[in-house]
Amino acid sequence: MNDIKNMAVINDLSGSDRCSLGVAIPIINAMGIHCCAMPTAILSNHTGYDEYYFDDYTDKMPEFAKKWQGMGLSFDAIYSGFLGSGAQIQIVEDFVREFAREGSRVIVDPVMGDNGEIYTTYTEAMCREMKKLVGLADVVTPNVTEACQLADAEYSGEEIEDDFAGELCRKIHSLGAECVVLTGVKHSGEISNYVYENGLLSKYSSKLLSTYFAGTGDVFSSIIAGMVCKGYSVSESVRFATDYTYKVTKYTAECGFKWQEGICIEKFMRDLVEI
Ligand code: PXL
Repeated sequence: MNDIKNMAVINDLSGSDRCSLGVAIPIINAMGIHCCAMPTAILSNHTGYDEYYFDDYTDKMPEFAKKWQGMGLSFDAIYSGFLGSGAQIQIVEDFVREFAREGSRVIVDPVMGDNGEIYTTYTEAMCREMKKLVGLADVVTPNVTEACQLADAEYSGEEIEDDFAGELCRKIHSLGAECVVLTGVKHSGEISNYVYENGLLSKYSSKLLSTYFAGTGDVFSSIIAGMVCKGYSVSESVRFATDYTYKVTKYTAECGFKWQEGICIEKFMRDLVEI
């Protein structure tokens, strides 16, 4: 017997990039968790570049599930990210019902858009389906764009007041998600992440940097997933992830990386090993 926990991570692999499985696997491994990856799509690089190769995995995901079922696998945590079709969202719902066991934690990052724009791959039907998946989650980590979509609220920028943040969280909680982590709220020179749990709203902030890097949300959510899997509270996880993301983003900006290149987690793995 050992005390190593395991996590199924359902996300795309954008081969050259620090996003999706490219950051989830190393982050979760560094935290001492066995990571089992189910790709939703394999891309040469993420969709923030002008050109990319995209291989959809919708038909292959149930094959992975079948084999994993045959191997008798179940998971301490299940964490989903970028999903490429309505069918994939349903596959993840089935996956959660099949592979979660007593006490398993389900973390859903409802990757649907950013900066007020819903990704072009997302349809109305997928947004409706995502509300159902969110209802199965213990922890859901939308940014402001995704939260407005899930809460049927109008998006009016990333700068929102505490009251509106609370309203968005309560609406998403009413979909069935136990705990809501609203990410990337910008206000008065700070960037804040809210935690809504047991009817209480709390906020964790860092200084707002002027630089944006792709995949930062994936780093943030992967840390939350890993820490929650290890038994940390959501608030403790969000506090750590907020500070870590700030530190790595600041370093990356100082190095002069392009926004598409993501944040340099490889320089900061030790912090994760020590959690
Ligand atoms: O980090 C979000 C994300 C995940 N996966 C793919 C993406 C993006 C953002 O652009 O293109 C394929």
